[in-house]
Amino acid sequence: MTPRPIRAAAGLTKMKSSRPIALLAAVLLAAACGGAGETGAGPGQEGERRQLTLITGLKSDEFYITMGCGAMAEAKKLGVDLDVQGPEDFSAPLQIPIVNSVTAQQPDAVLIAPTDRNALIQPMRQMKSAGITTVQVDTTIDDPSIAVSSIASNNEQGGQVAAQTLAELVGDKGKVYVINVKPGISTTDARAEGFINEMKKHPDIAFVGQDYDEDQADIATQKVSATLAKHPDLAGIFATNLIAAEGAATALKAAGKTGDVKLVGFDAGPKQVEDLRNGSLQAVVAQEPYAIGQIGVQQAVKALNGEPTRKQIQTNLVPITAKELESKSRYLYKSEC
Ligand code: T6T
Repeated sequence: MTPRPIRAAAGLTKMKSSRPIALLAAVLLAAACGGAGETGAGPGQEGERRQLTLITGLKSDEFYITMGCGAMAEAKKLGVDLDVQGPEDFSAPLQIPIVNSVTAQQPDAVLIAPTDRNALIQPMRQMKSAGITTVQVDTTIDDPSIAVSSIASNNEQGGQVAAQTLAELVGDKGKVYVINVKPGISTTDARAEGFINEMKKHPDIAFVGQDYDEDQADIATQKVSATLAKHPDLAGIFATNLIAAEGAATALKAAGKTGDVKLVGFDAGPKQVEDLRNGSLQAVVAQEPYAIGQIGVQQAVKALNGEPTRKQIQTNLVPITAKELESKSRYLYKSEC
């Protein structure tokens, strides 16, 4: 599906010509208050609504759609405007032009899930230099000086939980493999690291390696199929995100190994729910994208109001098996708000 850009509430369009005056007012106010990061008047003052933009990692990904729903609901509650944009693929070359064009539009604040920890540093520095308050949601870049707040799961711990879950499913022995996204993504790198480190504590489990799928389900299917052919005795697979899990489930089905090779995924999109129900997936580690979006907007608005923000905020991770789909239904992702 191709969701439309989401706007939380219609508001007065900020007049671009007022920005230097607003900036000057903000600087004077910050100077008068003597506080770092104080960015000026709160929403509603001067008759203008705050303009926020959420730049996701991928438009059609239910993790980010759910994050957009949370951000939109919070924006409505706080009386600020929010629009949501995202690339067609999870790719820095596609995300960077979006970042640059948002910078040129000069919203008050941007919530961003950077698709690469290095490639997005420069565009995000430019965004900060343009006076735009920046909050990171989900992924991060390797420059902690830009965002006033970063909201994410503890991804390393998530990988560890996935490893413990898979170890139990395979009876603590045999070969395990990771299907990952791309090197350079802060979240999925950390999940794989957490998984591999945890597996070192399991002497009868052999980690046979990992492949990358470029965030494409068909590439994940190809890579997992090749691994199944190379290791016919493979016991388990960890798929580090929603799309990797989808591709891995397809490969297991094609090889007639569904349920024999245990599959633990990350994320709880509609396809993962279906695959948990039909036995293609044994467990997932779900995140809280809705809360990440809500908190992201809260932190951005606090920063704009000159209130203290929290540099890092961790949201919950919840392992879910087929049996727990009803009791943990609040953690399942949405495909629309
Ligand atoms: O797992 C999420 C997100 O946390 C990650 O950074 C990228 O992939 C997802 O969006 C799921 O596809």
